[in-house]
Amino acid sequence: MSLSDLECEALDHKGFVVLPGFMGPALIASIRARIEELFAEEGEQAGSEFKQEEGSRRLANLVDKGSVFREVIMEPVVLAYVDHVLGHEYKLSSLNARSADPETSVTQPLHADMAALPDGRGFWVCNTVWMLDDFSEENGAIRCVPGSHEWGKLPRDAMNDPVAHHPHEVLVTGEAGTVIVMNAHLWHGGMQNKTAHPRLALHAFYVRRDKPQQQYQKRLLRPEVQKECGEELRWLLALDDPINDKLSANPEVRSGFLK
Ligand SMILES: O=C(O)CCC(=O)C(=O)O
Repeated sequence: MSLSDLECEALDHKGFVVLPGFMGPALIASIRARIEELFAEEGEQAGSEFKQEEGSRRLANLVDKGSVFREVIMEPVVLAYVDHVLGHEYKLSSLNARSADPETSVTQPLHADMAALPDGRGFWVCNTVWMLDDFSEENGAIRCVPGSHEWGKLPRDAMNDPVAHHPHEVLVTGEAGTVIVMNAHLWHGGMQNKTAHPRLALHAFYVRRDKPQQQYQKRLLRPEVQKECGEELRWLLALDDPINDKLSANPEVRSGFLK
């Protein structure tokens, strides 16, 4: 799968690329339906395998919770972008959903996912945001600071107030069905949703294979789900990878990456 020069340029220099019309209406409807079922089933517990967040509803560990999610994380075009950022040796770190509450006062602080800074080998986190609602100026679209993935600093260390407006931030809006591929060292965050409707997205998050998974898939996936996974999916989830077991099974090692 070869990417256009323009897209590579965007990923390399701005730190993100926007893919409009990536999901069709049937896929959007089927993901949304499963997510709504899960919110209803999980109630107050929703998101607790990873985190709960004021001003939004979250779900975690989604690979375990529906075959449609297992299809999403294997999408070959999206994986080609992930490969561009991380190189060939990557794995899924987690699959979560986030629905920004209507009329919330909460704006996320600018952050890099897992508080990750590039290391001697380069970039090691890449996130993909699947818009399941339109992202508008009013309903809590994501803001990003282009180029910040190369600054080698975290917003919480470089800014007095990471919730505040950054002079170089841009808002990434788009119609439902759009996917954003983001070098997750990029400074970014969800904005306040000022509308009367929730704003839903799926986050398929990938990490280089020499780092821990945010959610240790081998422990979280039920045996019956693991049994159904083919070779490619097992590789992506690192189900048969003793190095990943060492990296991701130990909560103390992992907690350093979860901030
Ligand atoms: O608005 C979104 O869905 C992205 C939120 C985000 O960056 C995060 O939860 O880390």
